[in-house]
Amino acid sequence: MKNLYTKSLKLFALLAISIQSVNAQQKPLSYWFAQPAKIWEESLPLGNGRLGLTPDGGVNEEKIVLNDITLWSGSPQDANNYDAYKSLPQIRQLIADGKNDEAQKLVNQNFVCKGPGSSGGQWGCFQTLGTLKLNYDLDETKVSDYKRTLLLNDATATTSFLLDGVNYKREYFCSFGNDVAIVRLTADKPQLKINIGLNREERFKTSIRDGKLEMYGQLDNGTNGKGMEYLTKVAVKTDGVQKTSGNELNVEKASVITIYISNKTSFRDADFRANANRLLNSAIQKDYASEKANHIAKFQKLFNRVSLDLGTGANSNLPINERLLNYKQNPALDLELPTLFYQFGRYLSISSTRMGLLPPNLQGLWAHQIKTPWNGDYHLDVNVQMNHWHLETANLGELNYPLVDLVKNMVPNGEKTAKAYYNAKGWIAHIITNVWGFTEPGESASWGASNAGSGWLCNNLWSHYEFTKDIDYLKKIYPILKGSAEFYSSVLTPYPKNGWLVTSPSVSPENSFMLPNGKQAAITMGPTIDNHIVRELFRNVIESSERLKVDETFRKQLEGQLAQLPPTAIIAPDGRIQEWIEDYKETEPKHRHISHLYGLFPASLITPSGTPEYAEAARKTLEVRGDDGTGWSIAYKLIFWARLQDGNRAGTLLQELLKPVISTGTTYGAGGGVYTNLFVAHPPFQIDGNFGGAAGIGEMLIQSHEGFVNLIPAIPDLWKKSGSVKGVKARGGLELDFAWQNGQITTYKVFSKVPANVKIKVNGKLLSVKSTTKINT
Ligand code: FUC
Repeated sequence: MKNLYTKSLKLFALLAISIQSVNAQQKPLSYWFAQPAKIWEESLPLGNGRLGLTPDGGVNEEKIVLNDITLWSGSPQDANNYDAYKSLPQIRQLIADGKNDEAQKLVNQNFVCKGPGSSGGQWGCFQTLGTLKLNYDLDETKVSDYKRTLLLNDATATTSFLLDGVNYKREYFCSFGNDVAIVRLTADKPQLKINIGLNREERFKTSIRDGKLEMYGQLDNGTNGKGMEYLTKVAVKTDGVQKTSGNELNVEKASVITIYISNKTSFRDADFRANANRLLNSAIQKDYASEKANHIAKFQKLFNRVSLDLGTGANSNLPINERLLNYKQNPALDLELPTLFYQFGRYLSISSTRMGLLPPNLQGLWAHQIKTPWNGDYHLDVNVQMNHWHLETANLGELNYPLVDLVKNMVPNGEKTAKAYYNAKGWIAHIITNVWGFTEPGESASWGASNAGSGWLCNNLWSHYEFTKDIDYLKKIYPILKGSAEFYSSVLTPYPKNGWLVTSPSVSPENSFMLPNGKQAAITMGPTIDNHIVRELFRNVIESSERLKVDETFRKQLEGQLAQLPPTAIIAPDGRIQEWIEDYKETEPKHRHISHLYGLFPASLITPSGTPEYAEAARKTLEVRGDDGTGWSIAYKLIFWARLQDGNRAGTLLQELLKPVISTGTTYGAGGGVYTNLFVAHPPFQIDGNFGGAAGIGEMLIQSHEGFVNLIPAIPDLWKKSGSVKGVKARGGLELDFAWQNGQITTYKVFSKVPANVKIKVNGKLLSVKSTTKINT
């Protein structure tokens, strides 16, 4: 017996060592509040890539908002205007003649989607699933020691307090084990009393069946009202007395109550009812401790791949609302906040998307309304792309696959759209998409006619290849990339003044300009962003076709066209990058979109060492745009400054992004920041800024887009004293650990699956080193 015991101990120790060597365990990270959430944006986000929970921690009445990433109204539609291409020559001629305002009128008539577009019922909306309402029988005026915490490392939240000498504790998580959400209530005396109900604003019916609470509903599909269906089931395990009344579950005299919440929608699942029941029944059978352990182990498999230490500070243990207030004044007293924000970005990704499902939408997975802002959809002129920018360096590359699937499913409709509007080959998506594969232009020319959507998505797809060099993956995405390049290749048209090949009509996302005749317009030929996207995409498709040894003729065609794309223009005399093909006067010089710096990021066409004059022009562009903006815009600027390798300015932008925001109304100008639960505020809440912020911190710590790995290329003086990073990725299938002191790298290790020669810049010197083999890289 003893022998067996020591043997298994040894085995356990061995296992622990090997787990440690693949996992760079992050020291515990959490944030907490000393009171319940007063607004939803103060509640704690939990998710398992499909199901989401945001408990508000109310003492006597607790609301827990429920989400399912697949819950969408609307339905597939064909909103292509198949006659649109007929007006293309006239639109192009008007633009060529400098009559962009007249061209815009024509675009608004013929070159938009058919029907109401994104404001229509068929287009749909990502919606909240509803609210789990927990009514306790507690006198909240007597509460002390209240604490509400989100534990990032365990993907678990807790609420605890003392009342009348009794300790109450609540634990919440969306299990990565049995794919249900779980809420566990405990008290150190058997006097827990609770009523449990479910509701939502519309389209729901609750009932009790076999002692379980259920909610069923069907959303609007925009045609006959019979859209997506869902079934939510709630069951309870307790040591107390369980009853039902009306459409509620009641428990009393309990010291422990475990609530299981299961939900399935009919999204790609005809058996959703049976599956909702199956998930619930199998979860109930497991004991709580092993379910929780399984949940944590599965979550940590991804989360623990990266650790970051930038130090801590006197304010790091304060409640999060106070930390945020203090950070703006004195970031040196909370060096842990950037680490928390970075890891929170990774946490939110793992929690809001899952292989085989959907990418995070504008709100990730978390929405508390039926009419979610901007339909909670997928915007293609920065937002959904930004949602994925941090993933590669953050060692979560496989979380790009749901986006790859989304894009793949857009291609068939995108091919119809390419034919309908441009009589072109290949596929195009414009500015917005949904889970139903929408690719048509939006309903208004000023924002809906962007040609950039599909090409920009291809940048995300390509980026995963650059980091992994996985040739099988390249084979899978190549038809998508090629189809996108085919589109641009067949629509490029000569710019009348000099024959440059340009897109037309298009816009620089959501921005507009003044024409020499004093009229305002957005419609143009060859906005800088399109030129950058086409240049980058063609290069990537050329490289892919060489690697895969296919499509030589097409490759030659792209090579020929590449040479005729417009060069990036710098405005004289102020030296900024020009946003449009002509030096038009901007209507809004501080506009939130900074699309003409696409070449600086996410592309690598502009770099401080490779193209110093353009880097300088980018810097001037950013100075004029200013640091403030919507949440995602601040995050984008943070990334830009990191790419310009200005660590202190990147640090300033991070402070700007971490400024506390209360307002939830929509604003488009300055005023972005974070809500106290660290959700980024556009305002309103929009998750792209969380992911963009994490990407920015990633770019401050490591870059690899210039043909070599660059360690700490853009950290602020504040972080220089000491720091360490483990498990981050670089292009070429590399994984790195490194540490620094006084701004100088003191140790570094480079790993890869097979030994490789790696170029790496360390303390300003470009070195050639051999990587160490690590199978799990
Ligand atoms: C684009 C942006 C807005 C917002 C919306 C979801 O329209 O210009 O700022 O992020 O997407």
